[in-house]
Amino acid sequence: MIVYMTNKLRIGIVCYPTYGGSGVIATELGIALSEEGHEVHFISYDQPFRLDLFSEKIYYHEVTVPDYPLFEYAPYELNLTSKLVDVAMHEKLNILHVHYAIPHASAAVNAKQILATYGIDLPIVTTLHGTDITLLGKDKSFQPVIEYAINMSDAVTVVSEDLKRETLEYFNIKKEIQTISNFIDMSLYQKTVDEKLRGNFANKEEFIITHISNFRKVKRVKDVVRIFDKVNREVPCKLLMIGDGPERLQAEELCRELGMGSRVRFLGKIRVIEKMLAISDVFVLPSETESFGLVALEAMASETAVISTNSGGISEVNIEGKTGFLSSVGDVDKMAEDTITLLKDRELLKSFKINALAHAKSFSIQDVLPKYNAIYLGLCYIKKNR
Ligand code: GMT
Repeated sequence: MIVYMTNKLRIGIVCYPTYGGSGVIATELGIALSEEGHEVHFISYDQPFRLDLFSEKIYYHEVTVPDYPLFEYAPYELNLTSKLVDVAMHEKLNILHVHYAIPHASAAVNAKQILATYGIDLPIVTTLHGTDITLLGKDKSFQPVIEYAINMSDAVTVVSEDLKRETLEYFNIKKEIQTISNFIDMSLYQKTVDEKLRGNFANKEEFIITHISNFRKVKRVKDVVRIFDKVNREVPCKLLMIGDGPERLQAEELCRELGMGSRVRFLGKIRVIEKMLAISDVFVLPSETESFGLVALEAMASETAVISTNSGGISEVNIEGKTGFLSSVGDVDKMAEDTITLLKDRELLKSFKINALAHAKSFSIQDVLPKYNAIYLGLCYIKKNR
């Protein structure tokens, strides 16, 4: 077997480029690894949305899917697999770290087997992010492939304890699964309020409530609107809806039905959310399920209190009665009452904001990076000594 072993590693990272937490984590991990001297190769069908910083250590390889009339469904996974083989061989990758099981982990396992026929041993690290287990994983049409891809990966990580529990419950897992919590680069987050920006959305007497997501069904964006409607009857406030997705239109229609007018602003996909979070008082995340809720952590890093559901791993991030309040999925009344309680008591709100920031610091990227480094180096060491 050919073993590519250097002091600093050449790491391939596969992720979704779209608006979502797994892409954010993959991108920020890659950037941080490159700053440590590793060479990082991002592989995706589009440039990851937060990857706007290039350095001599960062590369981007695009997967193209040829348009062929025979295919009713283009086989993206095969094009990805071929690209992984190509990048691994030509860039002499030491490690391939894939984020999300479908199709990334299964393509990586395939690529690994193809590379073995050329005498190349490429260790695969798979990080499971949530919906690949909690939604797709429950779907029988994906289940065997996901299970196989997890078991054939050389190392598997999950982003929360809750996701580990769910993975072990739904699948017959023979691999050790390590929890490495999602993380945050605290230096990116601002605690100072840009008063001019804030003034664009609310006056001094009004509070700002914010929601950010990809507006998929699982995010329950109409609950955000209903919560705001109740809060707004008691406390003057504005709602900022950031992001876009399939449920946006319905949420906008609900705002019209409830006569909310200019009290709610749909701002679309904003790439730099830190400034918007810094002007927010409360962040609302009423998701049906959330393996972690990275966006809640981003809000907390911006010193914003969080009102959320208690589903999945959110309670590992938002601490009941300390950084925010948690409720059962769909309990709009309680989430509205909790928000009102916070907004009516400025001292309480201030203390929650301070706690949120303090708790966010415990998810700092500096603490997480060594854990991934240890996995990569461990696998390279095993390989070298095989
Ligand atoms: O939540 C989404 O729709 C996006 C999804 C993704 O794959 O980007 O997010 C998942 O991964 C994030 C990063 O690990 C987690 O913070 C989110 O909680 C998780 N989403 C769900 O579990 C619904």
